Amino acid sequence: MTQYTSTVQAGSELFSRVERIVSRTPVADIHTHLYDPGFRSLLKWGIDELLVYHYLVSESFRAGPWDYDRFWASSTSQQAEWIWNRLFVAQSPLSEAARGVITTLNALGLDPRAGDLAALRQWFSLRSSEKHVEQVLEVAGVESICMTNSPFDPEETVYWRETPRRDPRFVGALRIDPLLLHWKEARTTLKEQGYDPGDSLNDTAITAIRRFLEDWTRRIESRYCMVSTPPDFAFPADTDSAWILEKAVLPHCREHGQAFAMMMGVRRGVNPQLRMAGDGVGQADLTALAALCRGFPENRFLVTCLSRECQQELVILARKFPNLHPFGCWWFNNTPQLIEETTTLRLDLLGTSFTFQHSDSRVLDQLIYKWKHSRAVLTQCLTRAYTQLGGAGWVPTDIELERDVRRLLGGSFDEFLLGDRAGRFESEVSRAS
Ligand code: FIX
Ligand code: ZN
Repeated sequence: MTQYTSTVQAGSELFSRVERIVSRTPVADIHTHLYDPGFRSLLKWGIDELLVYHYLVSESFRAGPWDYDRFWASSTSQQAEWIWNRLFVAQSPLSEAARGVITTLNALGLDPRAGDLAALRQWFSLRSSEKHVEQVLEVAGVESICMTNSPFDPEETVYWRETPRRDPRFVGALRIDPLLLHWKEARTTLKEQGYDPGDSLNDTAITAIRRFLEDWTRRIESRYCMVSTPPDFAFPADTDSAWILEKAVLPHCREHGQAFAMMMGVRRGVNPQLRMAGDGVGQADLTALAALCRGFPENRFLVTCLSRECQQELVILARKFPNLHPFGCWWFNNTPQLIEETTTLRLDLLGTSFTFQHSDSRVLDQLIYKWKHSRAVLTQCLTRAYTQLGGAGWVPTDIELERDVRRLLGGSFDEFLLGDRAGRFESEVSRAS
């Protein structure tokens, strides 16, 4: 009995230490859809944007009769009101995305129960975007944010042509889905931008694609190059996608020190009527990933998978290939239960050599809830892992805890991008001896 009590006390003391360190360690958010404030209206924030998040759009259609056309014909504020009434008034906001709105409002000092939507709107309308950015980053404990920068998005390229003043906390990441998934459309864009690839996929096309990639990588000061792939993505394969990847994208990444990020297993447009909310999931074929890691040891691959079924295979591949770095609990995995399961699996099999989470925020304020909820799960996972380690006879110091948490919240990612494994090994050995 005495022994049981002391274990529980030791457990709660450990929990408090881990919680304190996890909550105060700043996060590098390695994948979002947020924009540098210099991109003005592209940076979304405020209550209406929170409510029309595509996660909530799909949930709201389940909460009563639906009429897609009427919904899409409505203004953002009408859509927000409709979602508020369905998900927050007519029922309790129990889902992860709905709870997220509540967490966010409370953390900003607002009481979602006290006022109506009009009062919340009034509060946001009195804020300046500059002040709001500062407050949200502070409350969320986020120090840097990777954007998703697409040279194929005309709304975004307008801003790049103006050379916007950059906020160094918002980091570029080059997104190239059309290039790898819809070559015919991508070819038109390349041509319009002055990189004529010609009519067939040959050396001329490769030269044009590489110039396009180089120029955009420089322009946005990209940290990595990224694509999201469908479940049937294959490599090697006799497809435009495999050819462009091998001949243009991977050489570009090697030459310009860019990791290649793959978000695997999204089935786009399962219900097109829901627009962006209509994407689904499928099990990705990770033999393609294994072939890439094996065939291109000089390339570095950052990977997250959308289906739960892929998580173990991804972790095991990462044990086999040091040029593979798993990251985040993406989208439908971003729920407490699945974050806990995935993170425990990764800690058990990879230690701290992965990136615990990315937020995928599309609205600035979401940084608050996504990181608050994820930090709570990380605290539980780490407390359990350190308790087990304590049972084996190793009690971590605060300095060790801080180091490990820093790695999970962005440090491992930085090390992976630097990629100087051999150099580090030698210097670590000489430091130790
Ligand atoms: O491909 C992606 O980057 C996805 O994250 C998005 O397409 C998706 O809409 C999303 O917001 C998921 O969280
Ligand atoms: Zn995303």
